[in-house]
Amino acid sequence: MKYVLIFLIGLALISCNNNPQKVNSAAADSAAMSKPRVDVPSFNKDSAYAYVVAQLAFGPRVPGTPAHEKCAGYIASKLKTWCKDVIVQKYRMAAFNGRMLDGKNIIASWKPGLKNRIILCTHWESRPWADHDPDPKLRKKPVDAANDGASGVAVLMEAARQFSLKEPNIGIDIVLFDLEDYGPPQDESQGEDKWWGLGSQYWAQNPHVQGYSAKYGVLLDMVGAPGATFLLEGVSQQNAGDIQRKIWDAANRIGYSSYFRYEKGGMVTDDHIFIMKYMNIPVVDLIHLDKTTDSGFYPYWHTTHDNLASIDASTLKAVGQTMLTVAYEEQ
Ligand code: AHN
Ligand code: ZN
Repeated sequence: MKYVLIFLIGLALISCNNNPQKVNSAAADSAAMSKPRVDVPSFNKDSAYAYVVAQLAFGPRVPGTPAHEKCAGYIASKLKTWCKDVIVQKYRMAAFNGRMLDGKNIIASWKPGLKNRIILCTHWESRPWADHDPDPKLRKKPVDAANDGASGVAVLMEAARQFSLKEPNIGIDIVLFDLEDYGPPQDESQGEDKWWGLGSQYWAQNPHVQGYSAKYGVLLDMVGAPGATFLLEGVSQQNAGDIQRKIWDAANRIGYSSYFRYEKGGMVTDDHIFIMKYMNIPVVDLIHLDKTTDSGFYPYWHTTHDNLASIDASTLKAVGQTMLTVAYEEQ
């Protein structure tokens, strides 16, 4: 009797495992898990990497230098090949040290008439001083800003190229801010936020179109380092938690869980703060945070090591594919 029972249980287990319907539905479930809900184009990481290289070829894009001027021209002219509505917004602002800076925000809009729209943004210029370099002799040198500048621009340039090939359902504004990183060096800082994000402060108070609004925004900051970790930035979590969750869920669903961690990070003063403050639009900061560094940012933040050698096309792909997924799935 005991053996009969064991035999019957064994049979039940085998037949369960061999149930073709069950196997198929499990396969369908996992396919649904890994597949985006709509047809999302494939982000080309080599193309994005090439846009990093092209920006760095100008040298550090420090405000007031020819490299800065030329790179603005390069970015705007590339965007114009993919988008018919490109605006270069010019302004003058005082820096913490009293110097007057000429800034240029570069904006590319798809379906500008639609109210239903999102913002994809980053800053494009380089920090003038590598004030966090481990070597004190190098702290007055400008930063190549491969990661802290060029990486976000490169991802959004490739996204723009994709939008030109297949128009998304919703309106999109790619906004590339100038003068984000001209904040006071560590030893001169009074802990004030207002000297950072000058370009986003200008745009948020003087939008390129009157009465501008959007559903939400995503800010890219340092999105190209190898093995980057995107933690849940604190200000975004407080003010745009549902959107942050949506982005992280999209990234995890399409296979980028090693980058997009469901782990709380610190609060960062970044361009998203000013858009939320002046425009009342929720913005998520997608930023490389690292709890093992003194700064809390990625290890080469504001050092001379933030150069091309510290860029990985796979990270650009993870961020770029996630941005395309969010943009094309948005209703
Ligand atoms: C502050 O250091 C206060 N904010 C950093 C924002 C930033 C600079 N992101 C990139 N570079
Ligand atoms: Zn910076």
